[in-house]
Amino acid sequence: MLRAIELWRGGIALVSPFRTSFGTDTSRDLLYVRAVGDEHSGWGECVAGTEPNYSSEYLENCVEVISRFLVPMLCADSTAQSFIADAAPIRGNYMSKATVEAALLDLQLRDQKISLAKFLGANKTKVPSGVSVGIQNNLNNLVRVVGEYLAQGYVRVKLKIEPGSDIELVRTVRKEFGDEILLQVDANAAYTVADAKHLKQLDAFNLLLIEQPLPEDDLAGHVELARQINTPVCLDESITSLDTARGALDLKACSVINIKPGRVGGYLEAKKIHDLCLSRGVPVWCGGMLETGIGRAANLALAALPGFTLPGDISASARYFARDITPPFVIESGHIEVPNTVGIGVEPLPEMLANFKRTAVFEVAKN
Ligand code: NPG
Repeated sequence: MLRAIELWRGGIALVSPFRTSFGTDTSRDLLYVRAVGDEHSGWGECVAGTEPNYSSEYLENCVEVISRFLVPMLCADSTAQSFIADAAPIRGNYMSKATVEAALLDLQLRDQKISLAKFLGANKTKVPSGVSVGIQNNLNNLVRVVGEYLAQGYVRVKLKIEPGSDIELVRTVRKEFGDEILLQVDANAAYTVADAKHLKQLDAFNLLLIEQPLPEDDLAGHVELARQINTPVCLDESITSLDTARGALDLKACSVINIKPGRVGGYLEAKKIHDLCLSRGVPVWCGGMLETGIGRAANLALAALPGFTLPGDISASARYFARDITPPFVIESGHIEVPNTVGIGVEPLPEMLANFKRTAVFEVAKN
């Protein structure tokens, strides 16, 4: 039975600044939802950033939506599944819904004594680990940073790109590290379809994919771009649900999908997108949003599903944090182990949670 929902707020520094085409992060503002049951509690991590620059969602807005609209929909019998059905009238707000859903799922799976990986249908016990490399100040730094990550065992490198900082980066990394490394780029919507000819130069470098080259709403542009370049187009920001995934695939706007549970409203929707892609032979991979151990653990469970045939953005905790909120996830021979104990398999360390503030407690109606 669900007794209460708590909101926990805090912050954590990143070990190095992370620059994308939309901004630079040096730390993460954190919001966790804790679903308190009779015997256990479940945790969900909100992936929204401080500012609405990756998508229209942002952290303070999630606090408001969760507190004002989502929590009042809950009762003692609520499950992740009933919550998602009840929350359907609330438009958008995927990251808010995903946070509440994740906490409920963790709680109910702990009660049922099964792991999230098992519940979702995972068929792997460890997943290959990719790393996302932010835009660097110069090419020397880029080469140094990529070299360090490869030495740590990361099996796939993703370079963040933006206009003025793209083809040269890829050329340099290929030249330095050879044609064998798995390499892809991510533009975070920084181009327009008028850049198709420019982006076609990427075809020379045998990339796994180019991720979200154009604005999220520009599906027609992606269709056009995908016709003009040979590098597979992967969508991230544009895919917010099973329906948008199906539409994008039908239109041939992309041939690969990055699945992020936070961006699509939760793990249940993420699984549906996975199932659709698996049935169509479309490769998927699990994205990342600089999650701490809470979100990272749940993403590992998802990434262990059979359709996740490309390495994802699930790096070791140390890629981002000097000390994670949970016991750290580590990379070993290029892989990270999927938690296999009940629920998401991890909980915040008490000494780390001590730096957080429980900012709200909502008692849940008895039905
Ligand atoms: O390893 O967790 C990670 C981050 C991977 O590059 C990454 N994420 O656009 O996919 C992205 C990007 C991102 C980070 C987006 C933070 C939004 C916020």
